[in-house]
Order: sequence, then structure tokens, then C-alpha cells
Amino acid sequence: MKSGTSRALWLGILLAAPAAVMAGDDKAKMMDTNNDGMVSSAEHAAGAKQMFTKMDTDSDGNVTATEMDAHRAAKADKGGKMKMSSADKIRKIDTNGDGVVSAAEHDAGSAQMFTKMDTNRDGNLSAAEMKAGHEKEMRTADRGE
Ligand SMILES: [Ca+2]
Ligand SMILES: [Ca+2]
Ligand SMILES: [Ca+2]
Ligand SMILES: [Ca+2]
Repeated sequence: MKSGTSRALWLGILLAAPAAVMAGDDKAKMMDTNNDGMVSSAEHAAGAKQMFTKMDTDSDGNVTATEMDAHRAAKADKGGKMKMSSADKIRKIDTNGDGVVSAAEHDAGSAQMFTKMDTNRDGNLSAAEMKAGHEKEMRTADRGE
């Protein structure tokens, strides 16, 4: 009987494959700290701050393209190629144009993203809104499957 082996193999495939697809859901779950199924603006801001701290490996209060690259490379192990280059991402929120993202710029950038994704303007991101937001981002980046 080989069914046990093939089942384990199948499980391995299941675990390895859909990381890219599930990234949005994972992120939502991670940020939804009170588990009400919605990400509030406060939860979103806290999540963004946490991510900033994680990316700022030398803790100088700025995230450089190199730091962002390193952070994303670690994640890309599961998710495959990322949609936008770190430099492009930084350019989008680097309002003072010094090439690095300060904590304030990151805060402002993610608040803006929250507003954009909160399409029904109730101050919460539902799973559907998060998903739609991410899909839009991926489409903009022309990420071929
Ligand atoms: Ca919540
Ligand atoms: Ca830094
Ligand atoms: Ca800056
Ligand atoms: Ca909403």
C-alpha cells in the first residue's frame, strides 16, 4: 500500500505551492489582532509599523532598498518572484526623495494604501477588500502567471 506515501507527497505540494496566492490572506490574518475578520486602520498601522521595524535591520529609522530587498528575498523563498522592485516601492512613498523610507513616510504610505483599499469607507478592511487591493497591485505590476 503506497497511499500513505503519496498522501504525504501531496501534502508537501499543497504546503509549498499556494504561498503566493495566500499572501493576502496571511497578511490579513496577521494584522487582524482582535480576530474580528476585519483589519481596522489601527490594526493596519500597527502591522505596517511592525513590518517597518522588521525591515530596518540596522535600526537607523530608515529603510533602504537593500534592506527591503533582503526582507523580501526572505519571503520570496515561498512566494516566488515579487511583483515590484524595492526601489520602485520606495519611490512611491519616499516623499522627500532621499531614496530611503523613513518611519513617517512608511506610516503615511500605508495609511494611504489603507484608504485606497477601504473601498466602502467604513474604516475597516474586509478580507474581500484586502484581496481586491492586492490583486490590483499585482495587475499594475503586470505579473504574469
Ligand atoms: Ca480586527
Ligand atoms: Ca535601516
Ligand atoms: Ca525619504
Ligand atoms: Ca471597508
